Amino acid sequence: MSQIAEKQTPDAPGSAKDPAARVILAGLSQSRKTLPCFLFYDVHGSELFEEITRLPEYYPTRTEAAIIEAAAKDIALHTPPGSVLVEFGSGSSRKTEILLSALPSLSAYVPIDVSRSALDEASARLAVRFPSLRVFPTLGDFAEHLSLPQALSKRPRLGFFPGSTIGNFAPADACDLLSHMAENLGPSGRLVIGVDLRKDLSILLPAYNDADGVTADFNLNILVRLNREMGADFNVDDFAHRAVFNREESRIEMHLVSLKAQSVELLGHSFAFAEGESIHTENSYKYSIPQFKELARRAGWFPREVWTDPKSLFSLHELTIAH
Ligand code: SAH
Ligand code: AVI
Repeated sequence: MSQIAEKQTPDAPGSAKDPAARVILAGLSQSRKTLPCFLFYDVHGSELFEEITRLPEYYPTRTEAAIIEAAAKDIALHTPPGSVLVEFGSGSSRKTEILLSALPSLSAYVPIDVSRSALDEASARLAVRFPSLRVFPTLGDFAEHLSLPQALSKRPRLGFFPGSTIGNFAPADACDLLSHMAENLGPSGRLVIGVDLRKDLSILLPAYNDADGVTADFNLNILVRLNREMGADFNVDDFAHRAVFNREESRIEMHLVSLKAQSVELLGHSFAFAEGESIHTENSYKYSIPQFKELARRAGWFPREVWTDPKSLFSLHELTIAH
C-alpha cells in the first residue's frame, strides 16, 4: 500500500499547542457555541459518513455519482495525458473511481483528507482496482499549501472536490478556499467540483434527519470524540441532534441541543449549558447554479461547464483558470 504523507507534524492531541484544541476551546467559549465540522471525521465518524451516503434519504452521493458517470468522457477530453488528479476531502474515493476509469493516462492520484482511516482504506482498494496508478495519499488540511512530490511538480493538475464539501464553508470562506485551490492547482489548473442545489424542504430535511438516526449518531459522535481525545466529560445522552434549514442563509444547520442545564469540563475549562442551548456543529450551504458560478468567478475561476441531474438536485461544475 502507498505510504501516507503528512502535510505537517501534528502536536499532541489536546495539548495547548494543538491547533484543534485551540479552535475547540474558542468555539465553545462563544455566546453561540460552535465546533468545527472537520472533527466529525475520526475513524467511527468516517464510517458513519459512509453509512449516510447509502441512506435512501441522502440523495447527494448517488445523484453526484450518476452525474460524474455522464460527464466523465467530457472531463477526460479536456485532461492532458500525464496530469495529476488532486482530490480535496477524498474520503472513501468511491466516486473518484468513476473518473479514474475514464482517465487511464494520469501520472498520479493525490487524495488529501484529515481522516487517516479513510485514506488507508481507499488506497488499499485503489491499489487492487488500478494497480498501475501511482497514489500519494496525503493526510492534512486541504486548505493548506499543497506540495507534490518533485517528479510531479511540473505536471498539469486536475482538482476534484466532490460531495459538496464546499457547502460546509460560509460563502466568504468558500471563496478564500477556492482562490487558494486555484493557487495550488497552478495556471493551467482545472477544478471539478460538486455543489448541492437549493430544493424543496420535503427532500432536503429528511436528508439530514434520516429515519434510522445515522445522521444523529454522526453529529453526536463529535462529543464522543472530544471525550476520548480531549478528556471532556460530555454525557452524550444529554444532547440531541437537530437539523434545520436556515432560509435566509440558504443552509442546513446541524446542532447538538442540550436536553438540560448542565456543565461540561474540557481541557481544564468548564462550559455551562442552559436547557435547549445548542452547539452549532455544521453548515451545509445550498446554492443555485448562477450563485455558485458567481462565487467561483469571485475566487478567480472561469466556469467552463456545468452538469446536473434530471431533477436538478445536485450540480457538478468544471472550472478553469486559463480560458
Ligand atoms: N469526497 C467524499 C467525502 C465527503 S465527506 C464524498 O464526496 O463522498 C468530507 C470529507 O472531507 C471527509 O472525508 C473529511 O474527512 C474530509 N475533510 C473535511 N474537512 C477537511 C479538511 N479541512 N481538510 C481535509 N479533509 C477534510
Ligand atoms: C461532507 N458534507 C458535504 C456533508 C453534507 O451534506 O454537508 C456532511 C453531512 N452532514 C450531514 N450529513 C452529511
